[in-house]
Amino acid sequence: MYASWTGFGRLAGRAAAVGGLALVGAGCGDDNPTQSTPPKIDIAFYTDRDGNFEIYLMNTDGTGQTNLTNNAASDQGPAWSPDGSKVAFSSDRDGSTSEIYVMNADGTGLTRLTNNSAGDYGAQWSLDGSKFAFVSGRDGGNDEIYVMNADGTGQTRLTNNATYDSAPTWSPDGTKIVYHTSSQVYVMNADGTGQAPLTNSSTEAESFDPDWSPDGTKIAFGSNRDGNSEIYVMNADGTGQTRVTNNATADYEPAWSRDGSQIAFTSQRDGNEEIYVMNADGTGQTRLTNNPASDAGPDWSPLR
Ligand SMILES: [Ca+2]
Ligand SMILES: [Ca+2]
Ligand SMILES: [Ca+2]
Ligand SMILES: [Ca+2]
Repeated sequence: MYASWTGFGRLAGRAAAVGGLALVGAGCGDDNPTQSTPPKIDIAFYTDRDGNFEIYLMNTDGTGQTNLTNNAASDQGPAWSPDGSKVAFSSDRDGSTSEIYVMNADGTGLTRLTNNSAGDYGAQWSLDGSKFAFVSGRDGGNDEIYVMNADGTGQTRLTNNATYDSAPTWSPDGTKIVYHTSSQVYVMNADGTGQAPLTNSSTEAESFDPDWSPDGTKIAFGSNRDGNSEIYVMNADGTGQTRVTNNATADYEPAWSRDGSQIAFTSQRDGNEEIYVMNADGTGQTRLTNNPASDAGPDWSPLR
């Protein structure tokens, strides 16, 4: 949940916010795609419509909702590899805390990348596919931002402070990481130096869920500065902060399409968490999921 950065961040908040069991949606169909499936773009997300959180894919018009995971654990936070061949996610399937995993885009080839007694989650690939930024509580007390190589080696802490750090995302050129800390959106160099706020730290409002546009010029984020959570877009230097959603319920988790023309996001405007898409200027807001369960954390694949 967008307002749950005390404790375990979004994972714990979302796990605690689950409503009733949902009827099985379109996800368990057997529409066996053939070898000649044409190139397409998928939106990955996670949903508890089957009783606990699973990673799902759907087409960008909301059709073809299909689960990639199927187990009793909580599988959350999908992130596409830049080449569209793999999906990273977090799961507590091997114990009481979440670890970061990678699977092929058809759900096969599961590989665990982290292994410790604290929660690890929020993995995001660098655009060259060589590294992850992620969140871990392994060093005690509160969550910090880490990086590792794409095979899980070289796990290195970037932040070290008394507050919870979360939601890291790379700049397209790989030189910077934007993230959430101290109730604001911050940016730092990819080696952890130069940590600085992009949103105003002097207000009571919180800004969160940053996502860098594919051309590097803009950052989308969520903020409750106008009374409830809305999606905003700003220039990458923090100037020009502009609201692109406007309604009485919570809108958060913006995710740019790979061509930069659209933003997917999570909203509660229709009574529970659903995935929506809109043009990057906020026009054309369209719901893609529609069920009483939680649907959240959208991430666009490239054309694949
Ligand atoms: Ca599961
Ligand atoms: Ca911290
Ligand atoms: Ca709103
Ligand atoms: Ca829903």
